[in-house]
Amino acid sequence: MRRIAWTLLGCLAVLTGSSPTAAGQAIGGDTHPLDPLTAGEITAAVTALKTSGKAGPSTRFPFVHLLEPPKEKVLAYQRGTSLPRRALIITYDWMKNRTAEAVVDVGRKEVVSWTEIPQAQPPFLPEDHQRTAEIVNLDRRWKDALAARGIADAGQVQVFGYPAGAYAPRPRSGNRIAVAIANAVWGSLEGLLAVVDLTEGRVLRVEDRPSKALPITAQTFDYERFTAPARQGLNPLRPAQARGPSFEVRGHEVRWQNWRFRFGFDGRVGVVLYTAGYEERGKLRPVLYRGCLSEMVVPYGDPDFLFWNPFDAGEFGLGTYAASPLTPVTDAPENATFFPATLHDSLGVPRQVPRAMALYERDGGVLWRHGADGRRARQLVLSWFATVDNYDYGFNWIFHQDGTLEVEVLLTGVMNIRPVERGSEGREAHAAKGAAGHLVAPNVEAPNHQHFFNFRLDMDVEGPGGNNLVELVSEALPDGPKNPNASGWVMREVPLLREKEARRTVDLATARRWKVSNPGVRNGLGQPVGYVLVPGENSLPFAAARSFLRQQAGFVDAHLWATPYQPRELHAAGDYVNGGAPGDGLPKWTAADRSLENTDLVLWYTLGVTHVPRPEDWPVMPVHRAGFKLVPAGFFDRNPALDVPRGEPPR
Ligand SMILES: [Cu+2]
Repeated sequence: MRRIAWTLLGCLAVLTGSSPTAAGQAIGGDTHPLDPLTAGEITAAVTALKTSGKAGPSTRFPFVHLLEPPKEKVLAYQRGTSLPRRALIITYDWMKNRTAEAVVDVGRKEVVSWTEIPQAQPPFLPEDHQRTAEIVNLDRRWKDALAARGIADAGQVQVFGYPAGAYAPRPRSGNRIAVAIANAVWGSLEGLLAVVDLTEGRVLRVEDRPSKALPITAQTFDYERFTAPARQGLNPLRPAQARGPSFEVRGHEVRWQNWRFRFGFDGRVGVVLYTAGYEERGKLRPVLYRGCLSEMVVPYGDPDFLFWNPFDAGEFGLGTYAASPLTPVTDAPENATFFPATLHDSLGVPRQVPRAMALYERDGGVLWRHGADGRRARQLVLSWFATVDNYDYGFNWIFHQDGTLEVEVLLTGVMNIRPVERGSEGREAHAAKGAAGHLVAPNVEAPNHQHFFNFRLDMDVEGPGGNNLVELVSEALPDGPKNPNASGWVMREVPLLREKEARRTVDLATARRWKVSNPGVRNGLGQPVGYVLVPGENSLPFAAARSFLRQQAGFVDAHLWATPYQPRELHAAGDYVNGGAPGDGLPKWTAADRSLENTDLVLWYTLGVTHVPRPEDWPVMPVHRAGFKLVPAGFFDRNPALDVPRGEPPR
């Protein structure tokens, strides 16, 4: 969801992690192979490309990723040793319209490989906004459309450019295509859009749907006018930890209760969780090798709405939108430890953002209880937020003391809206409109839309191999003599053996969920150890199969996908979503129908939120939370949280 670009121009740059500087928490450590690239490493990588002649004056650097070493080498890594530090750089030469992937050894400052990727378009860059504005301002049709709106000088209008998505010509030309929206600040020029070929420097077409609605003004969004007089304040409720947090951070490794994990930060997908495992009796039991967002898309449901389906990760680089630092107390409680991330701009110049991530403990309610005996839960939260123009997304990894690992997405910010003629609506007005949008303020309508997130979960249940996937199907027993009360039901485990049969959707009728198990390791009851993916709120797409959304974001077709581990299969809609090939990513990979038996499994979970706008979402949305859990199922012999001490420790 996006419309307003004021945050975009100044901050489209890539975030990667850096050494934490949190007071009192970081206690040092060697460079781990999964540590994010430092500012020095980013500079070394970009410099190597320039000095080798691969990068010239018109080369831009949309992404400088850490190229993670092969999994087996990471798992065999011993402190005190080192693995080559490598960067994967996505480059774009805007003069030549050429995209390439470069691998650079940042220690040796050597270009290891250089691969041109035909037809691929990296994410939108600040330069693209400028070019879009320059090109469109010279176009006669654009000027005429502005003149019809009483604007004589095109230079008076602020133009915003975005990836063209569904507006791009088909078949794909391979050129870099943008859409231009005029003075998009709060949709004041509703109904005007131009499709611009940035490679050829010309406007392909102008869509002009004049609206009689009065322009929306900045005053519409001045929500501070709603806040006075403030309600009575609350008495303090302070999560003070006089003795400091209970977690320990070494470099980018975190230890808390029995959980052990590492974290990084990537400009495309934000926080990356690595090597999450649970320590028991001195042995670290792996659960998840790598987990992060892989893609997200926001399809709009109003056919009259001149808009498209922005892919916030692949088309924009969601991690780069963490550029505004987290606000202590508001974004994370006062006991939080903050971590910076290192960004770079499109020229490859690094810069550090303070407080890009937060790590904190919070009260978790009742952990377990029976009568007078019970325990209070504590949760550990690794959190970050992205402000993507108008919308804000928060992402929390939540570690529970009972072995559960939870992902929580927070949706807030300002909805995308359009001006409409009606200032109020009775039953008739709403029905006549078709109910594809809802009035949220006088003359302000928010279109129906959905948010789809896909998370890539590289599962390593008790190790990187030998994992199997089963579907848990609960169903009623047939009525009859063996079920005399007609209330019996069973849970069956149905193996999902190949990729195509592992494309699954949520099903309430069978309480459907999915388990990754490792039959090679048994619990004390002789059962294979496992973790179950438990869905939370979810949705199916309303867009039809032939729609741009379903073609380009095929991952929305199923809630669960599973693939055998491949290190470069990282993004659910493919690496190049901007002007990308239909069906790229999960649909293409899983068409091979590879075996999922006894292998290193990667789960991909699609989380959908159907957003029917409410007046209460205006002018800024209360946070909506949605998520899913990875819950141990036979991973332990009994409730693993029995040993949590009673009560609070003494001060
Ligand atoms: Cu929404």
